[in-house]
Parts: sequence; structure tokens; C-alpha cells
Amino acid sequence: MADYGDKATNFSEWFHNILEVAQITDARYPIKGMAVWLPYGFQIRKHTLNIYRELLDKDHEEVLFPMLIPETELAKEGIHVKGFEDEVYWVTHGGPTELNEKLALRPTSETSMYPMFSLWIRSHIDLPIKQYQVVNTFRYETKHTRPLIRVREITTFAEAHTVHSSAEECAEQVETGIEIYKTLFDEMGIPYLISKRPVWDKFPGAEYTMAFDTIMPDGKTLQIGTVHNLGQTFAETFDITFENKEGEHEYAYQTCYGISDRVIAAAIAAHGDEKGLVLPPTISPSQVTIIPIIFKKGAEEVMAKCEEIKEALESNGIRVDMDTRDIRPGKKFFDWELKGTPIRFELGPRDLENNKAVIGRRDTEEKMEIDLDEDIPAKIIELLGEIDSNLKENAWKSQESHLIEVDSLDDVASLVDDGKVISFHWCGDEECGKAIEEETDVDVLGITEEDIETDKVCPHCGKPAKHIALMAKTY
Ligand code: PR8
Repeated sequence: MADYGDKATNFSEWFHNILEVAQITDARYPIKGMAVWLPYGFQIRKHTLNIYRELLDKDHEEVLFPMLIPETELAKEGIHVKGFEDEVYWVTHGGPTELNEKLALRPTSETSMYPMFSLWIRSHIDLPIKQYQVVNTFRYETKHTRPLIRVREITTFAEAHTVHSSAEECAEQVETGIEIYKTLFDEMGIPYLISKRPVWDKFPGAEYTMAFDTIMPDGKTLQIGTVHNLGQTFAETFDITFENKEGEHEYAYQTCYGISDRVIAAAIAAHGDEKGLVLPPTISPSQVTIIPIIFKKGAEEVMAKCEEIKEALESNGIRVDMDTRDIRPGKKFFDWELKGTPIRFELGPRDLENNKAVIGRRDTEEKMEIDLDEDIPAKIIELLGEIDSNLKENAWKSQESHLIEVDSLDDVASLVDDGKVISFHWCGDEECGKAIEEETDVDVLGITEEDIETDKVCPHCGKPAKHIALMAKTY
């Protein structure tokens, strides 16, 4: 059997190998942090974005803004630009001519979109605005780059930006953003932890940041989505005002939320195994792969039956692939296992004689016989549903197994080395949190329960605890 490395003990090795052999991306592109989406990976990305778009299209409008941002716009919001200045790629020339003004390749699109929002918004009747775009953004990351996880060209940056006429509505939109991401991750069977980022780790320019993290197989967490309440900060900078019902001019309230290629990395990490990808049916390029087992005798009949089944499945909305390559069936099984197709459907001449076929599940590796007179599409739809829930349940169980509650921070270092993510009672003070991070070399990820009633004290400073917070090693 092929050896891709151990997912739990050497996640990086396993992940790099799987991306390569399952043909998701090709990391040999000659710029660090930038890779090519290969056709199979691109299909997974497409189905992921289909789910995303379906969720957003309910009450957001899709738009597309230019990729270049004038330096003057990028520099306007002081805190924001400070957060990004070390990561910006600059365009300085047009051919041989030096540009009058440097242009930034967007690291994110607040400073590209908000000057336009300022032109569009006049009155409360223009609000709310809820827009999103799926674009590539560029961040000159200095931390170790990894395909899909920490890239310098984020090719799947799906960002939503909303504008509201009241602080209450804006805070509600943050909750809506969280619900949207919960649904997206649930559909992909990705487990998550939701927390409020500590103030020193919020999005530059935001009032507060709510973040989704997933625990990777090695116990390090990966931030897979963020929802930011921007308050009126950007509206003041970019002069986004509206006339309220009383006829007064007010600054608007804003949120933004984003996900990236990391979502796909998280799905691969959550479900894959030693044989390769295990894809949830929702994002798998094909949900069923039909493998006709062809011998000279009876080949035509087998092919005809396989075609018939393919059509029946497709007309029921199931994505089907048929592997007609002239290679050994064993090689085909191996390939589709590696590619993570949820269901394999095998049919050979002897099966056909017996009016039967064999169905193989990728997740449990169960094989079962199915009678060809049965309602095959119904059976497959039922199985896909079971696979979906099984993958999700296992992924959540695995995440739970990494979580540990502690009353003392003495053993934090060894616990995270053992792949644990730590939950503890915290006072919430910035000074205390930064000291914890400094002393343990582990991040305070965020607050999972805010302003709780408790007699407990903060294990670091001894002051009354106010919140439950998480600590983890992060990607
Ligand atoms: C915003 N503005 O930008 P955010 N490689 C892969 N994924 C990444 C990387 C990277 N180098 N950096 C960030 N992400 C807001 C919200 C518009 C949208 C992913 O927020 O800076 C992370 O999952 O938090 C992150 O949560 C998401 O992009 C949004 O980026």
C-alpha cells in the first residue's frame, strides 16, 4: 500500500503528499506561496463555492471589484493599514514607466470597496447593503507558507461586506454571518470552535472579531473563517454616511466576513485517511464512480447496463463518473480510493448474470450487494446521506478528543505537545493574556463563553475569572 505519511503524527507530510497524489494542487509553481489548482482540485473548489454562493445569494449580491488599490485609499484607515502594511505587494510600474501612485494588490477589499460605498449610499433607504465577492487576494506572509493553508495568493477569498443603519442591526448581521458559516462548515462536515478573538488579535480596524477554528489532526488549530464587526470606524474614514429617518446625517455601521482556500484544506484534513482523500458527497466531484468490470465476454451488456445506471443516477441529481479506462479494476479501485469518491459501484458480467452489483463505501470501506431491480437512485441517495452524517460525526468526535479543560496552566506546554487544545477560565485582561502567551509560547485563541458567573479565578493572575477561553498552537 502507498505510504502517504501518518495524518495524526505528521500532518504536514501527509497533507502535502495527498495534495500531490490526489491532484488537488501543484506546488511546483515557481513563486513561493502560490500554487496551481489542478482539474480535480478545481472541481472540489467549485462545489465548495457552489454551497457558499447558494447560502450567500439568499440575501447578498455578488459583485466584483478591481484588484488594484491606490496607495492613498489603502493608507486612509490607519489601524487597518498598520495591520497589513508588511504584507502588501505593490505594483509600481506600467511597462517602463514608474506610476504616479503605487497600486496595492488587494490583501483584502475594505479599502477597495468602501470608497465606492461612500458614493452609493445617501439615505437610510439605500441600506442595508450586503455584497460579496469571490476573488484572489495577496498577502506577503512571512510565516512558513503551506498550500491552501497559508498562501501568498489566496485564490479563493470569499468575502462579504455589509452596511447598516444601526449598531443593533450591524451586531445582528455578525450573528447572521456566523450562522452562514456554521451551515457551510456543517455541509462539508468540518468541525469548528467559535470564539471571540482577544483584542490584540482582532482584524485590523474591527471593533471585535468572531472566529471559526478547526482542530487539525495534529492538534494545532486553523482559523477557517472570521466575522468582524467594524462598527463605524471605516465609515468615518471613508465618509460613508446616510440620512436617517429624522433627516440627520449619520455614519453607517459595517461588518465583513471571509473564508478562504483553508476551508478546502480543513475538509481534506478532517476526513482523509491513510488511503487518501475521503470527500463528503457535498463537495466530491463525483458522488458515485461506476466501475464496469470488463472481460471479452459480455462486455457490451455490462457497458449498456452501466450506462443505464449512470443515466438513472444523473437524472436524480447525483454526480456520476464512469471509469472506462482500459486498466485493471484493482488500479481503478486504488485511484478512486485515493480521490475519495464517496461511493464505488462495480458491475461485472457475473454480477449482471446474477442481476446484482457491488457498492463500496469509501468512508467505512463496507462492501454490499445490491439487486439491480432495486430502486438504485433511492438507495444511493440514502447511502450518500449516511456517509455525510458519518463523516461529520467522526470529525466532530475527533475534534472533541483534542479538547481538554484545565484549572492550572502549569502543563500547557506538554498538553499542546500531546495535541490538546486547552479550555480555561480567564480574567480577560490584555496584559494577563499576553503574559500567558509569552510564558507558554501557546496562543490565547479566543473567548468561547463571555461574562460568565463563576467563583473560579484566572489560573495565571488569580483575579476573578470572567470568561472561558481557549489556548492552542495555531497554523
Ligand atoms: C478579512 N476582510 O480579511 P481575515 N492563506 C489562506 N487563507 C488565509 C490567509 C492566507 N495567507 N490569510 C487569511 N486567510 C476580512 C473578512 C474581508 C473578509 C483566511 O479577514 O484577515 C482565514 O481563514 O480574517 C481568515 O479567517 C479569512 O481568510 C479571512 O481573512
